[in-house]
Amino acid sequence: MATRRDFLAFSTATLLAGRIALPNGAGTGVDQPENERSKLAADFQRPRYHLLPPANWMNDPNGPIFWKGQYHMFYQYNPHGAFPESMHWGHAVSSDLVHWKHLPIALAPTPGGPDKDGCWSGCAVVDGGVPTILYTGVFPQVQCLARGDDGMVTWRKFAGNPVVAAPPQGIRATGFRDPCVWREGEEWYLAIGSGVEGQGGVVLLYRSRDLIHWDYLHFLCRGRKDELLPGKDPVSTGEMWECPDFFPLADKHALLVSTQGAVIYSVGAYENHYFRPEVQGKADLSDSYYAARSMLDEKGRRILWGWIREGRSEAAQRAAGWAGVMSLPRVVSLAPDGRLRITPAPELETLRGKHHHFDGEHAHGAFPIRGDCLEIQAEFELGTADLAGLTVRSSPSGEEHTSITYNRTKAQLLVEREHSSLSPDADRGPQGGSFTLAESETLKLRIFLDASVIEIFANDRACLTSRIYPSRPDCLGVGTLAKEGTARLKALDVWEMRPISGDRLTR
Ligand code: DQQ
Repeated sequence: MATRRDFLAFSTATLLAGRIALPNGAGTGVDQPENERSKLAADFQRPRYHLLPPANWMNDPNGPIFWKGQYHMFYQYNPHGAFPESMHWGHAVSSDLVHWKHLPIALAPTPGGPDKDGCWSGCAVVDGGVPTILYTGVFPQVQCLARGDDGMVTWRKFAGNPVVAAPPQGIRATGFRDPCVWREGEEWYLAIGSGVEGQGGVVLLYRSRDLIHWDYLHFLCRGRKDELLPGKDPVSTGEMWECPDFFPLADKHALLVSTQGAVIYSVGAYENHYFRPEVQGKADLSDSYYAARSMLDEKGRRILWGWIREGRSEAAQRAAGWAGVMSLPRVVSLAPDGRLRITPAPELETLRGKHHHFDGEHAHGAFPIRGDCLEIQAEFELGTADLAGLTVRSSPSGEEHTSITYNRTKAQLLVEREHSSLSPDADRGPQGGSFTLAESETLKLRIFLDASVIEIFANDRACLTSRIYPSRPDCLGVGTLAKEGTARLKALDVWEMRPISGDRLTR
């Protein structure tokens, strides 16, 4: 076991060396002038009940962990602006999974160190009572370790970093990053995201007794480049698997990997330290959701987080002064058919404010509800319609609107963004993928709308995340639609959602 002396203090001086000032002890790395803060707090594209940093760039969730009654979330963060450079680990904490408080930056690159060019993604575990982070230092990609204090606020890097200096010999690795660690008996196991050039994504498996000395074992799991997921979704599993997340689930194990396109899950058997996928699918139907990682909480729930990326130009992101949002917490369980069931955490219901209910008499068209910060639950009988669903963020005269629909012929769940925004900076392409309703099944949509973010859960078996940027703040209309026939709306429930902070989390 390494001693305290083996760790480099991660101090305010380190931060200042990186030209980052700690504002009033808040430590989020942003010395944000009041006018900048007011601009962000008033930005109507900025979510109000999703976690995001006070400003600047964020991407992957890192090391989500439940510790001493609190949910800790770390994330890839650039304190220098709304662009992906100089990765740090931002940090936020919550006691209810819903309301978040920003904490000081947990990890920053150390000049001259193995993470001089960035502290990339990783995980957090507790080792004999000591919070411990394993993360990827760049460049080259190596695995590093840091120990935290009891409150997980201050972190000291291991002086002997890196703890894993290179991929195993003899493998033409496409990458070597994003450690995921778990314990089995007296030993620690480490999964690292990688791939073999020309062959496909792999997860490398290592073993250790002290988290510092690691022995390479073998591939925990491997894919084949150009292999398509079974089923209708033509998705390649790619040549590089990022952010592996591996955990037991009921009597199976689950592995999530991010394929530089989608987050793919496998449920299967874990025997003799090999994982054999039996059922596979997409954790989310869109590429707006990426780099997913999970935590186990005190209730024994497996809670999944993902990075919701932007869907607008880099120039628009820089001009806005922020980019990237953390998904809402999603609870993962095993469905009776062996697939993953991914549903919104029940705690989100505590954000519900004013409730509006409509029954089937109101079939189609606009509803007397307005809002850009809503939870919507709708159930449709498809009837003769080929396509049915909802419109959201509609402008008063309809030139901007977004539709969320099920298309029976295509067997797809879709967000159509062609008319979501008049701004040339916003992405317009549809998002979605394979989703099939049984002949007699109703369409059950649960939609979380939060300014530019949409998270959709369909019939407890598909998730779809999207980003939209209506140009007008009065794009607040909600309606239903059906095409090529008639559908019946059985019920529509809408809740106005309460913000989790008074200033869109800019402090
Ligand atoms: N993002 C991190 C990498 C990871 C990628 C860098 C996935 O560690 O592979 O910010 O989005």
